[in-house]
Amino acid sequence: MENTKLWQKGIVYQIYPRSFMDYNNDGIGDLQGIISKLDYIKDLGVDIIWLSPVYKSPNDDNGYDISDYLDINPEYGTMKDMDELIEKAKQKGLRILMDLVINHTSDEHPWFTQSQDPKSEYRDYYIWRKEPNNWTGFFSGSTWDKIGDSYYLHLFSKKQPDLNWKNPKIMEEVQNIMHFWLKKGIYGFRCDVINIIYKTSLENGKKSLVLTGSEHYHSQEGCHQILKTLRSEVMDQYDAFTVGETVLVTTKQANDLILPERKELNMVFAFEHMETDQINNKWFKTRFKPNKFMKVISKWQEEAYWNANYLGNHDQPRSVSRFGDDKKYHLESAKMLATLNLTLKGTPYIFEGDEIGMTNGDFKSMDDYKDIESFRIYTLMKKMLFPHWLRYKLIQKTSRDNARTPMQWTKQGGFTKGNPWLKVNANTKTINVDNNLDDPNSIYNYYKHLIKIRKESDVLINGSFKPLYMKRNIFVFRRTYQNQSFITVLNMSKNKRKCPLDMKGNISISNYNRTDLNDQLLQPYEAILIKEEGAK
Ligand code: ISL
Ligand code: CA
Repeated sequence: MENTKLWQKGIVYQIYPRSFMDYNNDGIGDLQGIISKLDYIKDLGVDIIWLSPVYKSPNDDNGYDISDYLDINPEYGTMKDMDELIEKAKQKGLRILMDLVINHTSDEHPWFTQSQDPKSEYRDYYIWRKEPNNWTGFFSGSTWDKIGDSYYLHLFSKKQPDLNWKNPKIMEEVQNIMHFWLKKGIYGFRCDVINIIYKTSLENGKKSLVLTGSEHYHSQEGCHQILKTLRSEVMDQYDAFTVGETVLVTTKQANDLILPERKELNMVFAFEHMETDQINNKWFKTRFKPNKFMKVISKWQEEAYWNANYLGNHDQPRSVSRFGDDKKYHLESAKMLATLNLTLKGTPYIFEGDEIGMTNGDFKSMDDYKDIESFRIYTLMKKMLFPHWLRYKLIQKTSRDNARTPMQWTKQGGFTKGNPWLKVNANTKTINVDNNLDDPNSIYNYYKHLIKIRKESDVLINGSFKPLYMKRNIFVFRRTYQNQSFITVLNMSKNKRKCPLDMKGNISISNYNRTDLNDQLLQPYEAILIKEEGAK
C-alpha cells in the first residue's frame, strides 16, 4: 500500500475549461473561474484535475489545435493565472494534469507558418508531399490539403497539421515543452491520440469506411520508441505520470504501452466499451446493450495491466443519457454508473457535471452546435443523401457538444452572467450544483460518499477483479485484496430483476438506500456495494 502512487489510488476530475466557470463574464470559461471552484472540486474528494487544453489556440477544435505550447489562451487568462491555479490547487492537495497534444499543432503555430516555405528550416516539422495519398481522417474526408504546390498531412481538421516525428527536432521541442510544464509543478500529461503520432509510411491504405490508411500509423514501433525516450529523458525525472488517449486499441496493444517493464506510459484510455452502442463508427448509434458493455469492461479489467476508467469525456455523449435513463430513472441510473466507475480496478476519471447527473444538450437546430466534428459529419451525411431528419437525429445523439454544455451551477445556470459560448441546458432549473449540495440524497452526495469509501479501502484501490455474473443486464463483480473483498451488484436496466447470486455481507452504499439484503429483487438501475465478511 505505501508504494501505491497517487495516480493509482487517486481519482481524477476532468475539466473542460471552456465550459466550467466563467469568471469575467465574457461567456467563456476561464482559469480564474476554475480557481473560484477549487473548494467545490476538493470537497468532492478527488485528487487530480485533468485540464483539457488551455494553451494558446485559434480554437478550431477548442484548444486541441495549439499555436503556442508555452503560453495560455488569452480567453482563459494569463500564465500568472495558470501559476496561481497550480499553486492554489497544490495548497488544497490537488494536482494538475495537463493535456499534451503532440500529434499535430495548429496551422497558426509559427512552426507551421514557417514550414510553408519549402526552404525553411521548419519545413520538415510537418509532413509535406507533392501528391496526396488515399487516407481519410478522423473528421471524415481526405487528410491532405494544399498550400503552394505541396500537400500537408492532417489526420484531424485542416487547421491541425500533423507533426513529423521522423524529424529529431520534434523530439527536442516536445521535451522542452514537457520540462517547462513539469517544472511548474504539474502532475503529468494526458497524451492526446498518442498511439497514432508516428507515420511509418505514407503509402496508400487499405480502403475502409473509416480511417483508410490507419495501418500505416496506428500502434507503430516508432511510436513506442518515442514514448520510451520521453519517459527516460523527461518523465522519470519527476514525480509525475502519463495517461495516453489511445484510439482503437486492443488490450494487447494497450499493455505494450503500459506494462512497467516497457517504460512508456502509465495507463491509457481505451475506447472499446464506448464502441458497444455503435455500428461501424461512432456516428451510427444502435441501442445500448448492457450485456455487451459489461463483457468489454470485464475483459479490460482482467487483461489490461491497469485501467483508466471512464464513462464519459468531452468527446462523448453524456453517460447518463447514453448508458442510463436521463428521464424516469435519472437519479438511480446516474448513481448506478457512478458505482460502476468508482468500484472497478484502475484509476477513475469523472467528467465535469457527471457528479450532478448532467444530461445531453437540449439543442434545437444545427445553429446551436459549435463542434467542428459535428459540422463535418453533418455535411458528409448530406453528401451521402441522408434525409435531414436522420442527419439531425444522428448528430443529436452523437455530437461532442452534448458533453460540452456549460456546467450547471444554479437554477439560472450560474456559469456566466454574459452570453454563454454554447447553450446552457434548460434543465439547469432542476439539475444543478446548488440543488445537489442541499439534498443529502443527491447524485453529488452519492459520489462524495462513494469516493470516500473508495479512498479508504485497500480493496477498492489495489484489489483484484473477478466477474461473477454478466447476463440479463445484471453485472456482478468481486474485488479482493488479501483477505477482504467487496461485491458490486448492478442492474443496468429499467426492468426489475432477481439477483441470481446470494447477496451476503454489509451494505457499504446503495442507490435505493437499502438497509438489508434479504430482498433479492433488484430495482430499476439498482446498485449495491457489499463488503463481504470473512476471508475469501
Ligand atoms: O471517439 C473517438 C474514438 O472512438 C474520437 O472522438 C477520438 O477520441 C478523437 O477523435 C480523438 O480525440 C482527441 O483528439 C482530437 C480532439 O478533437 C479531441 O477532443 C481529443 O480528445 C484531436 O486533437
Ligand atoms: Ca471568461
